Amino acid sequence: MKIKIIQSALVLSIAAASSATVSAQEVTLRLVSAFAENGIYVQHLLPWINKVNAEGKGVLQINFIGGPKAIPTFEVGNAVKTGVVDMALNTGAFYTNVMPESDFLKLTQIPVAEQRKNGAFDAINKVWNEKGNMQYLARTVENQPFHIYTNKKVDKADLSGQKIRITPVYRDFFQSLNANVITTPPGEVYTALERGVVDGYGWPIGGIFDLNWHEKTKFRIDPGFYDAEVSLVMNLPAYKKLTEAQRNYLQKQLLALEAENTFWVKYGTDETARQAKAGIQTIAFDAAGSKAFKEKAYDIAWASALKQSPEIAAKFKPLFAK
Ligand code: 173
Repeated sequence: MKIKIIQSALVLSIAAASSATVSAQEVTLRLVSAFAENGIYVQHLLPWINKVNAEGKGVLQINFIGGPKAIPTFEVGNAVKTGVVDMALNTGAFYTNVMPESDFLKLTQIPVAEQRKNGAFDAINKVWNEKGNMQYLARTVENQPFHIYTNKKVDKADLSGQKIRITPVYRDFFQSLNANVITTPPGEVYTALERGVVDGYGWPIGGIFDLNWHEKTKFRIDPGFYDAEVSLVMNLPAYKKLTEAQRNYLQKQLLALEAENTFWVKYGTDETARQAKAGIQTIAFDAAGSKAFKEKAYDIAWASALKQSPEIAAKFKPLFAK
Protein backbone atom coordinates (compact mmCIF):
# COMPACT_ATOMS: atom_id res chain seq x y z
CA MET A 1 0.00 0.00 0.00
CA LYS A 2 2.70 2.39 1.10
CA ILE A 3 4.83 1.48 -1.90
CA LYS A 4 1.91 2.06 -4.22
CA ILE A 5 1.37 5.55 -2.87
CA ILE A 6 5.03 6.37 -3.30
CA GLN A 7 4.94 4.92 -6.77
CA SER A 8 1.92 6.90 -7.87
CA ALA A 9 3.38 10.06 -6.35
CA LEU A 10 6.48 9.42 -8.38
CA VAL A 11 4.46 8.87 -11.54
CA LEU A 12 2.59 12.10 -10.89
CA SER A 13 5.73 14.09 -10.30
CA ILE A 14 7.31 12.71 -13.46
CA ALA A 15 4.16 13.53 -15.38
CA ALA A 16 4.23 17.06 -13.99
CA ALA A 17 7.91 17.43 -14.80
CA SER A 18 7.54 16.10 -18.31
CA SER A 19 4.50 18.22 -19.02
CA ALA A 20 6.46 21.23 -17.82
CA THR A 21 9.22 20.31 -20.27
CA VAL A 22 6.82 19.70 -23.12
CA SER A 23 5.04 22.99 -22.47
CA ALA A 24 8.17 25.02 -21.76
CA GLN A 25 7.63 26.74 -25.09
CA GLU A 26 3.90 27.17 -24.61
CA VAL A 27 2.79 30.18 -22.63
CA THR A 28 -0.72 30.90 -21.41
CA LEU A 29 -1.62 34.55 -21.11
CA ARG A 30 -4.43 35.65 -18.83
CA LEU A 31 -6.67 38.24 -20.47
CA VAL A 32 -9.40 40.40 -18.92
CA SER A 33 -11.74 42.90 -20.50
CA ALA A 34 -12.64 46.31 -19.10
CA PHE A 35 -15.78 46.09 -21.26
CA ALA A 36 -18.73 43.81 -20.61
CA GLU A 37 -18.50 40.25 -21.87
CA ASN A 38 -21.76 40.45 -23.78
CA GLY A 39 -20.82 43.74 -25.44
CA ILE A 40 -19.69 44.01 -29.04
CA TYR A 41 -15.99 44.62 -28.31
CA VAL A 42 -15.61 41.31 -26.46
CA GLN A 43 -17.95 39.48 -28.82
CA HIS A 44 -15.84 40.65 -31.75
CA LEU A 45 -12.66 39.50 -29.96
CA LEU A 46 -13.76 36.01 -28.88
CA PRO A 47 -13.47 34.32 -32.30
CA TRP A 48 -9.96 35.73 -32.54
CA ILE A 49 -9.03 34.27 -29.13
CA ASN A 50 -10.36 30.89 -30.28
CA LYS A 51 -8.30 31.10 -33.44
CA VAL A 52 -5.15 32.09 -31.51
CA ASN A 53 -5.65 29.07 -29.26
CA ALA A 54 -6.47 26.63 -32.07
CA GLU A 55 -3.46 27.64 -34.14
CA GLY A 56 -1.15 28.30 -31.23
CA LYS A 57 -0.98 24.90 -29.56
CA GLY A 58 2.48 24.41 -28.10
CA VAL A 59 3.30 28.09 -28.63
CA LEU A 60 0.85 30.51 -27.09
CA GLN A 61 -2.60 30.34 -25.55
CA ILE A 62 -4.92 33.06 -24.28
CA ASN A 63 -7.08 32.37 -21.26
CA PHE A 64 -10.01 34.80 -21.23
CA ILE A 65 -10.80 35.39 -17.56
CA GLY A 66 -13.80 37.67 -18.00
CA GLY A 67 -15.09 41.24 -17.93
CA PRO A 68 -15.66 43.84 -15.21
CA LYS A 69 -16.97 41.21 -12.79
CA ALA A 70 -13.45 39.77 -12.71
CA ILE A 71 -11.70 43.14 -12.40
CA PRO A 72 -13.65 46.43 -12.18
CA THR A 73 -13.41 48.58 -15.32
CA PHE A 74 -11.30 51.38 -13.86
CA GLU A 75 -8.86 48.94 -12.19
CA VAL A 76 -7.92 46.95 -15.27
CA GLY A 77 -5.13 49.36 -16.27
CA ASN A 78 -3.31 48.92 -12.97
CA ALA A 79 -3.86 45.15 -13.13
CA VAL A 80 -1.95 45.11 -16.43
CA LYS A 81 0.70 47.52 -15.16
CA THR A 82 1.42 45.41 -12.09
CA GLY A 83 1.14 42.05 -13.83
CA VAL A 84 -1.97 40.84 -11.96
CA VAL A 85 -3.09 39.90 -15.48
CA ASP A 86 -0.99 39.59 -18.62
CA MET A 87 -3.27 41.20 -21.13
CA ALA A 88 -6.38 43.34 -21.33
CA LEU A 89 -8.96 44.61 -23.74
CA ASN A 90 -9.21 48.19 -22.60
CA THR A 91 -9.57 51.81 -23.61
CA GLY A 92 -7.34 54.67 -22.51
CA ALA A 93 -10.21 56.53 -20.84
CA PHE A 94 -10.39 53.70 -18.29
CA TYR A 95 -6.74 53.89 -17.23
CA THR A 96 -5.90 57.58 -16.94
CA ASN A 97 -5.11 56.57 -13.34
CA VAL A 98 -2.02 54.86 -14.80
CA MET A 99 -1.07 57.75 -17.13
CA PRO A 100 -3.11 60.69 -18.42
CA GLU A 101 -1.78 60.12 -21.95
CA SER A 102 -3.83 56.93 -22.29
CA ASP A 103 -6.90 59.00 -23.16
CA PHE A 104 -5.10 60.74 -26.05
CA LEU A 105 -5.63 57.74 -28.34
CA LYS A 106 -9.24 58.85 -29.02
CA LEU A 107 -7.68 61.67 -31.07
CA THR A 108 -6.19 59.53 -33.84
CA GLN A 109 -7.63 60.42 -37.25
CA ILE A 110 -5.74 57.88 -39.33
CA PRO A 111 -6.18 54.09 -39.49
CA VAL A 112 -4.08 51.98 -37.15
CA ALA A 113 -2.39 50.41 -40.20
CA GLU A 114 -1.08 53.88 -41.01
CA GLN A 115 -0.15 54.53 -37.37
CA ARG A 116 2.13 51.51 -37.64
CA LYS A 117 3.81 53.07 -40.68
CA ASN A 118 4.13 56.74 -39.73
CA GLY A 119 5.72 56.23 -36.32
CA ALA A 120 2.59 56.87 -34.22
CA PHE A 121 2.45 53.27 -33.03
CA ASP A 122 6.10 53.34 -31.92
CA ALA A 123 5.64 56.71 -30.24
CA ILE A 124 2.64 55.33 -28.36
CA ASN A 125 4.63 52.29 -27.28
CA LYS A 126 7.52 54.36 -25.99
CA VAL A 127 5.13 56.13 -23.61
CA TRP A 128 3.16 52.99 -22.75
CA ASN A 129 6.41 51.14 -21.95
CA GLU A 130 7.89 53.92 -19.86
CA LYS A 131 4.85 55.26 -18.04
CA GLY A 132 2.50 52.29 -18.08
CA ASN A 133 4.85 49.31 -17.89
CA MET A 134 2.71 48.10 -20.81
CA GLN A 135 3.08 47.04 -24.39
CA TYR A 136 0.41 48.52 -26.69
CA LEU A 137 -0.40 45.48 -28.83
CA ALA A 138 -3.20 46.25 -31.25
CA ARG A 139 -6.19 48.48 -31.80
CA THR A 140 -9.24 46.28 -32.10
CA VAL A 141 -11.85 48.99 -32.79
CA GLU A 142 -11.77 51.77 -35.37
CA ASN A 143 -14.27 54.04 -37.11
CA GLN A 144 -16.58 54.29 -34.12
CA PRO A 145 -17.15 57.98 -33.39
CA PHE A 146 -18.56 59.02 -30.02
CA HIS A 147 -21.93 60.71 -29.66
CA ILE A 148 -24.02 62.47 -27.06
CA TYR A 149 -27.16 60.52 -26.18
CA THR A 150 -29.75 62.42 -24.17
CA ASN A 151 -33.36 62.48 -23.08
CA LYS A 152 -33.54 66.27 -23.16
CA LYS A 153 -34.03 67.83 -26.55
CA VAL A 154 -31.66 70.58 -27.63
CA ASP A 155 -31.63 72.73 -30.75
CA LYS A 156 -28.05 73.85 -30.46
CA ALA A 157 -24.75 72.53 -29.11
CA ASP A 158 -25.53 73.41 -25.53
CA LEU A 159 -26.06 70.98 -22.66
CA SER A 160 -26.95 73.60 -20.03
CA GLY A 161 -29.03 72.08 -17.25
CA GLN A 162 -28.22 68.53 -18.31
CA LYS A 163 -26.49 65.89 -16.23
CA ILE A 164 -24.42 63.73 -18.53
CA ARG A 165 -22.57 60.52 -17.73
CA ILE A 166 -18.97 60.66 -18.88
CA THR A 167 -15.55 59.09 -18.80
CA PRO A 168 -12.38 61.16 -19.38
CA VAL A 169 -13.07 60.89 -23.14
CA TYR A 170 -15.81 63.49 -22.98
CA ARG A 171 -15.07 65.57 -19.87
CA ASP A 172 -13.54 68.74 -21.29
CA PHE A 173 -15.76 68.83 -24.37
CA PHE A 174 -19.05 68.29 -22.50
CA GLN A 175 -18.08 70.79 -19.83
CA SER A 176 -17.40 73.31 -22.59
CA LEU A 177 -20.99 72.65 -23.71
CA ASN A 178 -22.12 73.54 -20.16
CA ALA A 179 -23.06 70.01 -19.08
CA ASN A 180 -22.88 68.81 -15.49
CA VAL A 181 -20.79 65.69 -15.77
CA ILE A 182 -20.75 62.47 -13.74
CA THR A 183 -18.11 59.78 -14.31
CA THR A 184 -19.24 56.16 -14.26
CA PRO A 185 -18.07 52.92 -15.81
CA PRO A 186 -20.38 51.55 -18.54
CA GLY A 187 -21.83 49.05 -16.08
CA GLU A 188 -23.54 51.83 -14.14
CA VAL A 189 -25.10 53.75 -17.04
CA TYR A 190 -28.43 51.89 -17.14
CA THR A 191 -29.17 52.42 -13.46
CA ALA A 192 -28.07 56.06 -13.64
CA LEU A 193 -30.54 56.64 -16.49
CA GLU A 194 -33.28 54.68 -14.80
CA ARG A 195 -32.98 56.66 -11.57
CA GLY A 196 -32.68 59.99 -13.35
CA VAL A 197 -29.20 60.51 -11.92
CA VAL A 198 -28.25 61.46 -15.49
CA ASP A 199 -30.18 62.81 -18.47
CA GLY A 200 -27.79 61.33 -20.98
CA TYR A 201 -24.40 59.84 -21.65
CA GLY A 202 -21.48 59.71 -24.02
CA TRP A 203 -20.91 56.51 -26.01
CA PRO A 204 -19.80 55.50 -29.51
CA ILE A 205 -22.25 54.99 -32.36
CA GLY A 206 -22.41 51.24 -31.69
CA GLY A 207 -23.21 49.19 -28.64
CA ILE A 208 -26.01 51.02 -26.82
CA PHE A 209 -28.27 47.96 -27.17
CA ASP A 210 -25.76 45.66 -25.48
CA LEU A 211 -26.71 46.88 -21.99
CA ASN A 212 -30.27 47.92 -22.94
CA TRP A 213 -29.61 51.66 -22.80
CA HIS A 214 -31.91 52.13 -25.81
CA GLU A 215 -34.81 51.58 -23.41
CA LYS A 216 -33.84 54.81 -21.63
CA THR A 217 -32.62 56.90 -24.59
CA LYS A 218 -34.67 59.42 -26.59
CA PHE A 219 -32.16 61.38 -28.68
CA ARG A 220 -28.72 61.03 -30.27
CA ILE A 221 -26.86 64.18 -31.21
CA ASP A 222 -25.02 64.18 -34.55
CA PRO A 223 -22.31 64.45 -35.67
CA GLY A 224 -20.02 62.07 -33.84
CA PHE A 225 -16.54 63.12 -32.74
CA TYR A 226 -13.16 61.45 -32.02
CA ASP A 227 -12.74 57.71 -32.64
CA ALA A 228 -13.42 55.15 -29.93
CA GLU A 229 -10.13 53.48 -29.11
CA VAL A 230 -10.35 49.92 -27.85
CA SER A 231 -7.11 47.99 -27.79
CA LEU A 232 -5.21 45.02 -26.48
CA VAL A 233 -2.46 45.93 -24.04
CA MET A 234 -0.01 43.68 -22.24
CA ASN A 235 2.11 43.77 -19.12
CA LEU A 236 5.58 44.75 -20.35
CA PRO A 237 7.64 42.20 -18.36
CA ALA A 238 5.26 39.44 -19.53
CA TYR A 239 5.70 40.65 -23.11
CA LYS A 240 9.48 40.72 -22.78
CA LYS A 241 9.46 37.22 -21.33
CA LEU A 242 7.96 35.74 -24.51
CA THR A 243 10.31 33.72 -26.64
CA GLU A 244 10.97 34.96 -30.15
CA ALA A 245 8.66 32.30 -31.57
CA GLN A 246 5.89 33.26 -29.17
CA ARG A 247 6.28 36.96 -29.91
CA ASN A 248 6.30 36.38 -33.67
CA TYR A 249 3.20 34.21 -33.42
CA LEU A 250 1.40 36.82 -31.31
CA GLN A 251 2.40 39.61 -33.68
CA LYS A 252 1.09 37.69 -36.68
CA GLN A 253 -2.26 37.19 -34.97
CA LEU A 254 -2.44 40.82 -33.80
CA LEU A 255 -1.98 42.06 -37.36
CA ALA A 256 -4.67 39.62 -38.53
CA LEU A 257 -6.97 41.02 -35.85
CA GLU A 258 -6.39 44.60 -36.99
CA ALA A 259 -7.04 43.55 -40.58
CA GLU A 260 -10.55 42.64 -39.44
CA ASN A 261 -11.27 46.20 -38.36
CA THR A 262 -13.13 46.65 -41.66
CA PHE A 263 -16.03 45.21 -39.65
CA TRP A 264 -16.64 48.47 -37.81
CA VAL A 265 -17.83 50.79 -40.57
CA LYS A 266 -20.78 48.57 -41.46
CA TYR A 267 -21.46 47.90 -37.80
CA GLY A 268 -21.74 51.66 -37.23
CA THR A 269 -24.17 52.03 -40.13
CA ASP A 270 -26.24 49.08 -38.91
CA GLU A 271 -26.35 50.42 -35.37
CA THR A 272 -27.45 53.85 -36.60
CA ALA A 273 -30.39 52.21 -38.42
CA ARG A 274 -31.19 50.06 -35.41
CA GLN A 275 -31.35 53.13 -33.17
CA ALA A 276 -33.79 54.83 -35.55
CA LYS A 277 -35.92 51.70 -35.59
CA ALA A 278 -35.91 51.64 -31.79
CA GLY A 279 -37.38 55.16 -31.83
CA ILE A 280 -34.24 57.09 -30.96
CA GLN A 281 -34.48 60.46 -32.70
CA THR A 282 -31.52 62.19 -34.27
CA ILE A 283 -30.69 65.78 -33.39
CA ALA A 284 -28.50 67.04 -36.22
CA PHE A 285 -26.87 70.42 -36.73
CA ASP A 286 -26.54 72.05 -40.15
CA ALA A 287 -23.29 71.64 -42.11
CA ALA A 288 -21.59 74.66 -40.57
CA GLY A 289 -22.81 73.76 -37.09
CA SER A 290 -21.59 70.18 -37.48
CA LYS A 291 -18.17 71.31 -38.63
CA ALA A 292 -17.87 73.74 -35.73
CA PHE A 293 -19.04 71.08 -33.27
CA LYS A 294 -16.41 68.58 -34.38
CA GLU A 295 -13.65 71.16 -34.52
CA LYS A 296 -14.48 72.29 -31.03
CA ALA A 297 -14.32 68.69 -29.79
CA TYR A 298 -10.80 68.23 -31.19
CA ASP A 299 -9.55 71.71 -30.26
CA ILE A 300 -10.62 71.31 -26.66
CA ALA A 301 -9.20 67.80 -26.30
CA TRP A 302 -5.85 68.72 -27.83
CA ALA A 303 -5.61 71.87 -25.73
CA SER A 304 -6.25 69.76 -22.64
CA ALA A 305 -3.73 67.13 -23.76
CA LEU A 306 -1.07 69.77 -24.40
CA LYS A 307 -1.69 71.20 -20.97
CA GLN A 308 -1.60 67.83 -19.21
CA SER A 309 1.42 66.39 -20.96
CA PRO A 310 3.02 69.04 -23.20
CA GLU A 311 5.90 67.05 -24.67
CA ILE A 312 4.03 63.85 -25.39
CA ALA A 313 0.93 65.60 -26.75
CA ALA A 314 3.13 67.71 -29.05
CA LYS A 315 4.82 64.55 -30.29
CA PHE A 316 1.54 62.68 -30.84
CA LYS A 317 -0.41 65.49 -32.50
CA PRO A 318 1.21 65.53 -35.98
CA LEU A 319 1.36 61.70 -35.96
CA PHE A 320 -2.35 61.34 -35.12
CA ALA A 321 -3.71 64.01 -37.48
CA LYS A 322 -5.11 63.46 -40.94
O1 173 B 1 -17.21 54.41 -21.40
C1 173 B 1 -17.06 55.22 -22.32
O2 173 B 1 -17.95 55.96 -22.71
C2 173 B 1 -15.77 55.26 -23.00
O3 173 B 1 -14.91 55.98 -22.59
C3 173 B 1 -15.57 54.38 -24.16
C4 173 B 1 -14.32 54.31 -24.78
C5 173 B 1 -14.13 53.49 -25.86
C6 173 B 1 -15.20 52.74 -26.33
C7 173 B 1 -16.42 52.80 -25.73
C8 173 B 1 -16.62 53.62 -24.64
